[in-house]
Amino acid sequence: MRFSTAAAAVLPVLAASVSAQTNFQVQIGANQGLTFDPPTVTAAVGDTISFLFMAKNHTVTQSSFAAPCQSLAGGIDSGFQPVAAGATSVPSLTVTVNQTTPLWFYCKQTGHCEKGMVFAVNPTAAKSFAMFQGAANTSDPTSGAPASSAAASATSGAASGTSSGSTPSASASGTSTPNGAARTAASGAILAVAGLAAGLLL
Ligand SMILES: *[C@@H]1O[C@H](CO)[C@@H](O)[C@H](O)[C@H]1NC(C)=O
Ligand SMILES: *[C@@H]1O[C@H](CO)[C@@H](O)[C@H](O)[C@H]1NC(C)=O
Ligand SMILES: *[C@@H]1O[C@H](CO)[C@@H](O)[C@H](O)[C@H]1NC(C)=O
Ligand SMILES: [Cu+2]
Repeated sequence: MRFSTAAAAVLPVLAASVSAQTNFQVQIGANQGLTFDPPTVTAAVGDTISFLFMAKNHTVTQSSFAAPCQSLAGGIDSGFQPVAAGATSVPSLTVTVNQTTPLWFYCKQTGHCEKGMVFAVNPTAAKSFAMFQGAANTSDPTSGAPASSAAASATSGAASGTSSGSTPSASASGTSTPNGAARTAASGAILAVAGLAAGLLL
C-alpha cells in the first residue's frame, strides 16, 4: 500500500512527456543563400514549424513530390516576404504538421526552386529529399514539373498541411530579429507559439 502514493506521483510526469510537441525553426535565405536551413525536418502530428524569412525575397510554398516547383492547389503559401538589407526584424510563418506522410515545399521566386531551394517534412527512402531536389533542378520553369519522368510516379494526394493561421500578408509587422531575441508573428495563431520559438532560436 505504501507504494501507491509514489506511483501516482510519477504518472503526471509520464503524461506530460508523451504530449510534448516540438517547434522546429527553419531559416529561409540565411546568409543571402537560396536555402532552407535545415532542408528537412522529421515531425510528428501536432509539431510546429516556424519559417523565418532571413533575407531577400522568398516564399515557402507547398508543392508535391511529382512537381516540386509547382504550387499545390489549396496548399500552404506564405506569399513573397521581402526583407530589406539590414532589417532588424523579419517575417515568419508557423505551420502545424497534421500528418506523418511527407509534405513538400519550395520557394516560388523566379529560378530559386530550379536552383534547389526546396524543403521537405518527413521525406522517406522511397521519396527522399535528394530525389525531390534533383527533380526540382530539372524542372521545366514554365510548368514546375520535372522535365524527365524520373519522379513522375509519385502520388501527391495526401501531401498537405494545415496552416496555423491565415496566410500572412507581406505588410504584417514582425518584430523578429535575425538573432531571435524576440518576435511577433503575422497572425494570432503564430503568436501562440512565439514564446517557445524565441527560446529555441537562441
Ligand atoms: C518580391 O518578388 C516578387 C516576385 O518576383 C515581386 O513581384 C515583388 O515586387 C518583390 N518584392 C520586393 C519588395 O522586391
Ligand atoms: C541544376 O544544378 C546544377 C548543378 O548545381 C546547376 O549548374 C544548374 O544551373 C541547375 N539547373 C538550374 C535550372 O538551375
Ligand atoms: C492536413 O490538412 C489538410 C488541409 O487542411 C487536409 O486537407 C488534410 O486532409 C489533412 N491531413 C490529415 C492527415 O488530416
Ligand atoms: Cu527564394
